[in-house]
Parts: sequence; C-alpha cells; structure tokens
Amino acid sequence: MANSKLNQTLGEFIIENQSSFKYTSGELSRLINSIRLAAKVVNHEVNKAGLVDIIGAAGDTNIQGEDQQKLDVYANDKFIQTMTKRNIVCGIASEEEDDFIAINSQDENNQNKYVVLIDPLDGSSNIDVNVSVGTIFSVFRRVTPVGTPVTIDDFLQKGNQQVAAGYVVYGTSTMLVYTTGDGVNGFTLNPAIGTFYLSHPDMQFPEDGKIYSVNEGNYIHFPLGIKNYIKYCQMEEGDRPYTSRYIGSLVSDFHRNMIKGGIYMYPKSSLASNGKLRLLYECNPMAFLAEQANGKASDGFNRIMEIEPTELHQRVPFICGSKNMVEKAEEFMRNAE
Ligand code: AHM
Ligand code: MG
Repeated sequence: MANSKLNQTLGEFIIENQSSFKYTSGELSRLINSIRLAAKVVNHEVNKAGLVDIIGAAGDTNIQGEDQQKLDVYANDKFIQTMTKRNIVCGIASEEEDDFIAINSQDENNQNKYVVLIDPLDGSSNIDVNVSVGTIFSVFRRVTPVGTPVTIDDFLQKGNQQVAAGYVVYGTSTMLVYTTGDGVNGFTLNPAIGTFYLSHPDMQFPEDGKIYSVNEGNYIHFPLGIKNYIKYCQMEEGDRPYTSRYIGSLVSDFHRNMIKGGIYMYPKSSLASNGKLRLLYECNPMAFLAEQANGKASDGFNRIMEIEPTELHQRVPFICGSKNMVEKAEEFMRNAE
C-alpha cells in the first residue's frame, strides 16, 4: 500500500470503504464510528488507571463527588451508552450483562438492522498491573424483521454470519483493528489529537510461526492432544523449539501472534469442560479476524465460526492463529482421540 494511505484517518477510511461493503446503508459505518468514539473515551480512562492511588479506587467517591467505577463496568456503560444514545443498533449483548439489551424495542420505527455483541474490557484482571487489556466486538444483521423487538435468535447466530468484528487494544499505543469481511486493517490512536490513523493495512498472520501462547499452569488438566502438541512445540527439531509467550490478555496475545506468527490456545481442561472463553463475545470475533487475516480458528476439531450457539454466555475451547500451527494442533487432537 502506498505510503500516502498511512496518513489516512479511520474516519476517512470508513467513508472511502463504505461502498465496498455489500449492504451500503451507511449504518455499519455509523456503528464503527460509534465504537471509535467509545474506544477513545475508554482509552482515556484506562490510561488513568495507574493514578488510582491519587484519584481513588473503584468504590470510592472522586473529587467531583462521583463514584469511581470499576473499569470493566465503566467500559461496558460507555460502549452501551454510545451505541444506544445514537440509535445505531437494535440490540446489544455484553459479556458484562446477564441478558441482551433491546434498543427501542417498543418503537415500531426502529429501522436499525444490526446487533452488536461485545466484551467491553477483556483481560481486566491485568489492569492493576499495567498490562494491556482490550475491547472485542462482533456485529450481525438481525434475523428477525426490522421494526419488531429483537429476540435471542438475533444474537445466537453462527460466527460465519458476522458482518464485522474487531478489537481495541489498549497497549503501549492504542489500536483499533477491524474487519468487515474484506481483510483486516489496524489503526493507531494519536493521543495528542485523538485521531486513529491507518498504521497496519491488510494485516496477515504469517502461515507459520514460532510462538505458542497458552496458560501452561493448567498443563496437567489439558486433554492429551494439547499436552502432546505443547511437547511438540518444545521439542528441538527443525525450527523448534518455539517460544512461549502468554500475556493473559486475549487481545494482546492475538495481536502479537498476528504480527509475528503464532498460536493461541485456551483448551478445555479437567477444571473447565468447555475452556474459559466465550463463543459469542471472544471466540467468534477473533475467529472472523483470524480468517480474514489468513489465519485459522478452531475448537480443536471444528471451525469456530460454524459452531451453532445455544446460549449467550456459552464457552468453547479455542485454538487460533497461524494456519499451519492451528492445523498441526488439530492433528494432535485427532490423533489423541
Ligand atoms: P475475562 O473475560 O474474564 O477477562 O477472561 C478472558 C481472559 C483472556 O483475555 C485471557 O486470554 C484469558 O482470560 C486468561 O485466562 P487465564 O488467566 O485462565 O489464563
Ligand atoms: Mg473477556
């Protein structure tokens, strides 16, 4: 891509690419714009987290007499508020909420077509120790008729029906990375002026990688196929041993692996029969991004995006990253059956 593209702002990029999206009502563009705005507000708050001793911890009252909120609650409120107030979508499901939220469900005139599923602040246990966290989002067209209240069916769609997905990583710099099904592009926030710039056009997972990311503390509880694959990663042969890197923030581990080449695994274990990660808020959007970036996402046997969801907070084992690495892990899973 020509260097001039790298000066493009996210706002310009959205306008320029709106027409390449197959449903060109502009609604999806407004939706990405609202996520961009909420991301900036949350970024500002995340960056202040280290000041907690000075401005007060969650549960305290701040100098303006406002209650300090936990950051994950704050992020949840900001994303929901932004999308609701601007009347952008017809429904939202959040990892932080027990049930989905119907927007203007009584309003027969609600013509919005999209629902959003969001994990507002993933990896939030990392905040206290100044480690990157992220926001993950997934967008579907509703399946029930426009103008009627949204139902659970609008949210329980297979990942292969997603029209957009992305994440924000609040890292050494803050980035918004998303896809609308036409590749993956990454935008870096210039905090001085509050603008996202296209910094990583057409992101691609290398087909092979040398990084494996898994919580090895759970090793003895993993299925045999995963144990064998981990041993394979550690074996001295060819380009192995691989390097182990695990931040414990899915967005950051995924982001690094997409740039450098690697595999992320959160398998099932004898402690958690379906692993930990949520199909709808975490795995589906990351799987869509991975496939759009020439990578792969699997539960060990099946493509993540073909799993039929049965409930909002469903968990699934998750293996995601460079294509050849994921296929090798799947081979180990099959051979251990
Ligand atoms: P969360 O949604 O409660 O933040 O949990 C999801 C996070 C992922 O970001 C991360 O990859 C994983 O949990 C880490 O879990 P563990 O500490 O069990 O390794
Ligand atoms: Mg999460």
